Amino acid sequence: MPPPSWMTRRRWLQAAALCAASPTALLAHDYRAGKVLIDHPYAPPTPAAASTGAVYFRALHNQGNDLERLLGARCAVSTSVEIHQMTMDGDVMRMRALPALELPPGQELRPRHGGPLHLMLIGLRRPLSVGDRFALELEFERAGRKEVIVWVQQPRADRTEPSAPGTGHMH
Ligand SMILES: [Cu+2]
Repeated sequence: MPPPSWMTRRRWLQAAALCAASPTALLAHDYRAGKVLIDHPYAPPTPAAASTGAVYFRALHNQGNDLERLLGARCAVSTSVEIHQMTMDGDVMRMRALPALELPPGQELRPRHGGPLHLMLIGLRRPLSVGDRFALELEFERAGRKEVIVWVQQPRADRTEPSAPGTGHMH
């Protein structure tokens, strides 16, 4: 027997109230690994034939008193994941793999699109489309392994770091 319409309506109102109580819950997500707040892992969509992709974070905030290091990551959508940093060598943009990403105590890193840091998905097994979500396992020196869900979304132009030349992803 279907529920009476007042019940449906009440449930709907409860759901609406829940959403209103946490308006950001639908727009962002975060995780905690040890003392590190992992704020909103996201990835831009990739072209159909792309063999690489990138993962960014709104922030990685080490709220503890000790140095933490991100040692690496892995996921099912690519054969490997590397920690990359872009640097300018004269006019030439270079990308190098870091052995680890240092997260100094009390500091908040913002490895966002347009900035120099990202996780590189090497050997992408399928293109990333807006709305996709995939699991990514991060490995920290102190906190150990932590699985997060990466949201594939069109990066917003308005919240990039001060834009460097060639803010896209160049290899
Ligand atoms: Cu890269």
